[in-house]
Amino acid sequence: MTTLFPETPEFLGALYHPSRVEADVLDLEIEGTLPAAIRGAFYQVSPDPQYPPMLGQDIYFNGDGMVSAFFFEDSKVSLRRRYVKTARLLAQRREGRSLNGVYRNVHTNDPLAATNNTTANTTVLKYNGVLLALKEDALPYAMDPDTLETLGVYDWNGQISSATFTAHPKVDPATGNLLAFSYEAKGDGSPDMAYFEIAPDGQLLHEIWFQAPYAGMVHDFAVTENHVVFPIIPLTVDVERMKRGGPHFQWQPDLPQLFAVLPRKGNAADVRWFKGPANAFQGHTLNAFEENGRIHVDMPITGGNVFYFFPQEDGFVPSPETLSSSLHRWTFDLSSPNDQVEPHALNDYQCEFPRVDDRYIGRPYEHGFVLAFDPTRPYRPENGPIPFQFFNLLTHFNLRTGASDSWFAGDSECFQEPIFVPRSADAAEGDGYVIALLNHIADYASELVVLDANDMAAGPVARVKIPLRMRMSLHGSWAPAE
Ligand code: V55
Ligand code: FE
Repeated sequence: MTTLFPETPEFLGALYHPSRVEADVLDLEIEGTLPAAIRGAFYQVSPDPQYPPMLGQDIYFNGDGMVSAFFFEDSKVSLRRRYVKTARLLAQRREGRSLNGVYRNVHTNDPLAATNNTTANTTVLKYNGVLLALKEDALPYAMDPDTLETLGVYDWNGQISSATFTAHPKVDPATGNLLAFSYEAKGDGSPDMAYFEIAPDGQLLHEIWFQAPYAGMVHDFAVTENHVVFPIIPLTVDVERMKRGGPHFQWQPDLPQLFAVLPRKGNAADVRWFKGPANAFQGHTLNAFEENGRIHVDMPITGGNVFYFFPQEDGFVPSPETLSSSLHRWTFDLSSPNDQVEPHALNDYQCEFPRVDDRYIGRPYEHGFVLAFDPTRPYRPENGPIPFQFFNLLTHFNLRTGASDSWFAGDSECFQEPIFVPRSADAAEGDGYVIALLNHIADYASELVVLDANDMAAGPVARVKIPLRMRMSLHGSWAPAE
């Protein structure tokens, strides 16, 4: 018998109550006019636990990966949802209960749990004919990009020997190569990292293995034409703590924001380490580029530990209202021996989940799209306390002019990470559409909204209705029709 999910913020309310619904819905209702130029698939994945947690509580990041595909064709949209049929999910279904304990801690699993602990729940990306469901704790799972049938663990035909693979790979717009990395690449707590460059036909072109001074979370990274930058977040791993049943990660307020900078065609001896201020959290990469031997990396930074579920040793976590992530630029000067870096601010408001026009990844650029939070906008108190990952604005940020153009959807609404779809293959940078999930907190419902990137404040040109509950999610991607 499956009992109720716990009544904790991790499982409660419109955003976090598990959905668990696999579905096929043909021709979703659309309010407004969907531009016919939008042809392709928007894939995204949410952590969506099949069963209530074995230990009676759990963190949001530990839910089973549920993939949603919105197929856009001829001004119509259809939705398909399937769980990633991971070994972990299949073992749970066999036993009819959760078998997995603490997040990323196999020492706390039931003996009947699958050996492969991944939930494949952080992003989905179509590459070389398969849809990859990715989580940074293991190799990806491949799915059929049309049927969403799970094909199995994907080790790139045996070419990738790492234990793990990032959930933030990037496609180089010049070559189409997939740029990716691993941390804890030789297993839990190992300081080993690896950089991979894979060709569009799936061939591994180049790999670089190196070691960090300690094992810490490397959630996202940054790429330029010739370099890659790895931000080591001050959340460290201790296998002895895990064996005692403790958390995989622990916040270290005294450690710097550490960065490894590496030439893409280099080797381990070329790695340069840079240190930024301590007690701050490097967020997702907006974009990066290089000019005259200097590498610029743009990302939101939070002054403190945003991951309250990975506290520091004494249990302290900052209260949410003291944490604010705004956009900063790090500049790494490879011609200088100085290994200290200070970020400088690009904007002054809370934002995260940054995206660019994918055709400008790693190149000088002007347009960013972010979720932002304006605490002065109305919020309906009947909706309860402001939930984790709450952003009430969908914003276009122009890095050249500094201007922001935002849409506020209402006092009970929040957004999920947007994607940008160019108006046409040869449209100018940033000329196109912004597509994002919009959560209606009061109604326990979601819509997919489509905005013109040139006029965000005007609100959506189309709202695609979703006739089922979707749980809050992290990331997704756009796959243009071929
Ligand atoms: C993140 C999300 C994860 C994870 C590690 O957003 C980091 C960051 C959904 O799972 O396992
Ligand atoms: Fe992420």
